[in-house]
Amino acid sequence: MALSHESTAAPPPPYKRPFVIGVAGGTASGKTTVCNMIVSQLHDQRVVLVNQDSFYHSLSGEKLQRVHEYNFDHPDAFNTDLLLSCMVKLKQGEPVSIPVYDFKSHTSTEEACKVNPSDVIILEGILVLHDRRVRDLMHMKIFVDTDSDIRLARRIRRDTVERGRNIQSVLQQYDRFVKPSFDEFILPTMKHADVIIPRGGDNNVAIDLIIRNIQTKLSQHDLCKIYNNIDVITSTLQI
Ligand code: UZR
Ligand code: MG
Repeated sequence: MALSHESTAAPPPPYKRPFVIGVAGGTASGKTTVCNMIVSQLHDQRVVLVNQDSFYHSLSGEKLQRVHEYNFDHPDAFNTDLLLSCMVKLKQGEPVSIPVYDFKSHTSTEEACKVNPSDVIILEGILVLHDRRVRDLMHMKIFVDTDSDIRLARRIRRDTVERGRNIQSVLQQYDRFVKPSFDEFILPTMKHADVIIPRGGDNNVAIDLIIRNIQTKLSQHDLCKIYNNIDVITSTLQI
């Protein structure tokens, strides 16, 4: 009985796998701008943006007291296991709760942010191409490559205006951690990228090409889904 019940059960609904894009690059290289440009042009798709910054470890005790000695640009500053499990779930079409990180207190806030499954998942952050397990989830890997003087100028502006720092502390942090970690950990991940975008968000041609490629991939995916359904229908008819 159980066998015949199983054999007549309806096939599971067609499962559409999300397209996963990784966007890496040095601090203030224009990663967020590139991501926003991609999101704004993928009108017909549900797109979700996940930021690696959300997965910073919360600082407490001595680390928080000596925050100026803490390297936020090191791979160990992130909870990569949690990032990985969230990305795996989203890729499987499950909703997830993503922590909300506060740059002023260097801790995650009480509330998390619920993210629903989508057609396209974009993961953005300085070190998203660093861990092989995270890289292996991606269908497209992008590295935004912007000159370091431009990045430093933007970083000073952003950290003083949005993140409550003073210029001197931004420069000290840059000298001590941001630049050395860029050279040691971030720049070497460029070799994993499928596409390198010079000049970040100013490069309309590169962004346009990337968007066209994503649209083509997504429509090929939809075609495969239709063909798979036709297969199911034909084999059902033959039975
Ligand atoms: P983007 N960062 C902070 O300044 N404070 C924090 O509490 C957590 C992170 C910085 C981090 C890195 N480094 O360079 C930057 N420092 O945020 C990454 N120092 O953010 O990719 O948006 O530049
Ligand atoms: Mg950003």
